[in-house]
Formats: sequence, structure tokens, C-alpha cells
Amino acid sequence: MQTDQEKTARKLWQICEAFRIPGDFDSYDEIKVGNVNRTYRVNCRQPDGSPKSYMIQRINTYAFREPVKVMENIDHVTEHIRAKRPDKVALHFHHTGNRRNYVSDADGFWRLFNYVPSVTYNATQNLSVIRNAGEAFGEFQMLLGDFDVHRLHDTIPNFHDTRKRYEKLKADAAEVPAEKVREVAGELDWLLSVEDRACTLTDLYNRGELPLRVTHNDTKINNVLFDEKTDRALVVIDLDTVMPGLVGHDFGDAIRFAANRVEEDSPDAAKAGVNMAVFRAFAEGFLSQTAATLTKNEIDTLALSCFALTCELATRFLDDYILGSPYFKTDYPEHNLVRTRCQIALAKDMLGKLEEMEAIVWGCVRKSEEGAR
Ligand code: GN1
Ligand code: MG
Repeated sequence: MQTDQEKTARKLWQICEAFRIPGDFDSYDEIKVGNVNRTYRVNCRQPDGSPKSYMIQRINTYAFREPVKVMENIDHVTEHIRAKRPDKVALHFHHTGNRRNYVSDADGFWRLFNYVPSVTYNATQNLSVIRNAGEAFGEFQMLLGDFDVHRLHDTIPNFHDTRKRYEKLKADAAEVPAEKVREVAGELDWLLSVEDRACTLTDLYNRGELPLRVTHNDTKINNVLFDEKTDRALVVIDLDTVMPGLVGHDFGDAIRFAANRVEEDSPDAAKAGVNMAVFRAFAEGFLSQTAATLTKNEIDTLALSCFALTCELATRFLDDYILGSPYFKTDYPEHNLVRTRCQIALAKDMLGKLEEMEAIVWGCVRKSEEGAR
């Protein structure tokens, strides 16, 4: 009988072979970051005996209904960045014999890219790392500033349409058994009580008051690879959700994750809140790259975008919870409810800090203007 581990190892080697990786399989480990896709590092021995590692990901096709389009977006975006900055570290995706950058088989949808020696952070208070992450996401957006947004597929339609996220939560709450809704009544009521405020960016966009840009849309700090020695950002990864979006989507989501005093799924929600030093460091890095290109409305809504993205994710976690968690990976049955509570606690803390956050944002904008003079 094969153990699960042996089965996974066999599968991963089969995927390596489909991508024409030379040499032999050595070992693998599962990288437990990310709430949607599965990620493995596969360690191989090259024909000359030297070791080489690759990353294999199995795409969650419940979240990404059209994974081929995801891979097309990634191709376009990485090509654009490579042409502008050939010196930069880039993710190298491998191709199969029939020139595809994915393998789709009975076990799923797979892709393979070179492992980049680096470190990642789930949580850090190191302000220079945070500033570098802000710079990396800001630079990412800047490098794609002249990329035609219409060339990108909407891989998850309405991904950061906060209104639609709220509508889905309300519709699902009306469908699921009443006791499920009673169990989450406190969380649901609070989220609904701030709906209009949380939807400010979406509404402004719908009224034509915020411009569409190419955004990353999943700017968790663990989506930046850092140099092990210098802590400089090497490359922004996880390009699955690169789509047309608002600058606040990238800024707000990054703060929601990096500036929270606790991890996003901490059961100790009472400790959730914004670490303002982290907020400032990220804002400095991000705005040093982007300030010159942003409109006044965009800058004015950056602080609020943190609140919006936090509420939006809370509605997504709560919705997934009442549906039985079909979307996000969970480690235990209440995981999505715990995540919801932590995001709500963070959002509440943000409400009391909005003015301070706005002042910091404008301070960073002025600093970057002075630097440019
Ligand atoms: C998911 O899988 P991961 O960690 O890259 C999700 C994000 C959420 C995040 C919350 C495609 O990202 O939108 O903000 O979890 N990605 C998708 O941790 O839904
Ligand atoms: Mg992601």
C-alpha cells in the first residue's frame, strides 16, 4: 500500500516529467502558504548530480474556473516586466512538450517554475522589510502602468467589487439554514452596519471617480520573495489575480495583512489592530514608487481602502463559513469564522485610526514630491 506521501511524491515526479525536468526526483515538501492553491517544493538531482529545486502548484479550479486564462495573464504580465527590466529576478515557468505552461490532468491543473532562493515573511515587524515590500508592490504597479488593461482576462470576475461581495453574503445568508445565520448574527450585523462605508471605493469607481489600473490584487507580504542576506525584495509572486483594479485594492490588502498585530486567522481577535509603524513603513515604500502617478481621489481613499479591503475579506470568510467552506482551505471547521472575527476586530480598530492613517499617507506623498524636485 502506498502512503499519501508516496502518492504525492509520485504525482509530483510525473508532473516534473511532463515539464521535461531532467535528472531524478529527490524529495518534496509542501509549502503551507496560501489559502487557495496547493504549493510544493520539489528537490531534484540534475544529470550532473547537482541539486536543483522547482515549485509545483496545483491551481484551485473552484476559485479559478478558467485556469488557462490565469496562465495567459501571467505570461503577458511577466513578459512586459521582463522587457522593461531584464535585469530583475523573474519567475521562470516551464513548458511541456507541446509548449504549454501548464498540465491539466485527472488530478488537477498544474504549473511548475524554478525555485528562487529567498526568504518570505508571514509576519514581521522589521520595518525595512516592510518598506521594501511596499516598494516592490508599488514598483510592480508602476511597471504595469503602460500595460493595456484590456489584454487581461478577468480571472475571477468582480474580485474586489465590495458591493457584489456583500450582495453574495446577503443572498447566501437568505439561503442557508436559519441556525447557521443565527450562529453568526453578531458578525453579520456588524458587517452590514458598515456596508456603505466599506463599499466607498467600489461606489466611487462605479461613478467614474477612481481610475482603473493593472493591479496585483493579492498583496500579502508573503507574496514577495526577499534576498536572504540583504532583505531587499527580489520579485513579486502569485500573479493569479493580476487584473484591472484600483490602487486601493493593492494598498489596502497589503496593510490588512502586514500591519495587523496578529495573524489573519488568529483566534485572539482582541489583539487585532493596526501597528502604525508598519503602516507608515509600507506607505513610505509604496508611495515612493506610485505617488507621482496617483490622482487626488486615489490618495484620499488609500487609508479608507484598508478598512474596505478588511471588511470585504471578512464578508468573504463569513460567506464561505456559512456555505461550509468550499473556497478557502481550512484547518478546522470554524477556521473561516475565526478569520472573520479577526478581520472584523481589525476593521474596528482601523475606524479609529483613519485620520491618522490619512495624515501619514499625505506626508509620504509630500516626501516623495520633495524627493523628485
Ligand atoms: C487568498 O491563497 P492566497 O493566500 O494567495 C485569496 C485572497 C485573500 C487571501 C486571504 C484567489 O489568497 O483574495 O485575500 O486568501 N485569493 C483568492 O488570506 O481568492
Ligand atoms: Mg493569491
